[in-house]
Amino acid sequence: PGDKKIIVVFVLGGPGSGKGTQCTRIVENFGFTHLSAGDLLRAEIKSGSENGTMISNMIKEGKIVPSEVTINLLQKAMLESGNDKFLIDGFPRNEENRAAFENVTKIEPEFVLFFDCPEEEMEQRLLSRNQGRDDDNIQTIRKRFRVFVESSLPVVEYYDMKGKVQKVDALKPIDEVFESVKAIFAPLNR
Ligand code: UP5
Ligand code: MG
Repeated sequence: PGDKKIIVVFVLGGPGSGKGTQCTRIVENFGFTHLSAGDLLRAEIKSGSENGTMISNMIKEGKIVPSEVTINLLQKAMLESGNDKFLIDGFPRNEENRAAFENVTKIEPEFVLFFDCPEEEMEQRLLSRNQGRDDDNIQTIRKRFRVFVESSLPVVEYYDMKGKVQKVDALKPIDEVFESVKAIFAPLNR
């Protein structure tokens, strides 16, 4: 124990592209632990932590929480899971997130799973999700899209230059998207 290689896959894509939905399927089929950075931040707000108010305000504005906060939560969750295979969903969201994660953990992703979806479709999905998320209103959604294009897509481009991006058409129905996802993960099991 302790010397086994940790496998990390970053799962990226715009707000509402289906990251969480597909991660649930991947967990069921390939034995990964799913860590959604957004879910961890929302849990941190609920726990009443001293960072809660700051995190909550940033999420309502669609802004990116300082990386030390997010990385701490991710590292804690990785340790607590006891697993060595992780889907890190919705992180890294900007260049600083990416560099800080590499520096702190010394982990490089196995690959980046990128869900490519048009904004009109993502907007419809978010507006009809109805799970009471504070950021699923049209004003915040517009801000999330802007931050995604300006800050998060450059991270995808960075990994694309390194030949590490596996791009999936996320506009298709959930089952069809998962067929594409399965084909990407199947070779890992050999
Ligand atoms: N749905 C899914 N797939 C579908 C399909 N193929 N066809 C039709 N419908 C489909 O899906 C969204 C909705 O669409 C659901 O109703 C689903 O049934 C349906 P979901 O799987 O939830 O999409 P996902 O990509 O996970 O959308 P999410 O809203 O979670 O993405 P975000 O990236 O916006 O949210 P996240 O939780 O990652 O981050 C929220 C905020 O936290 C950020 O804006 C930011 O402020 C903060 N944050 C940070 O600061 N740092 C971080 O590292 C992470 C988050
Ligand atoms: Mg999600």
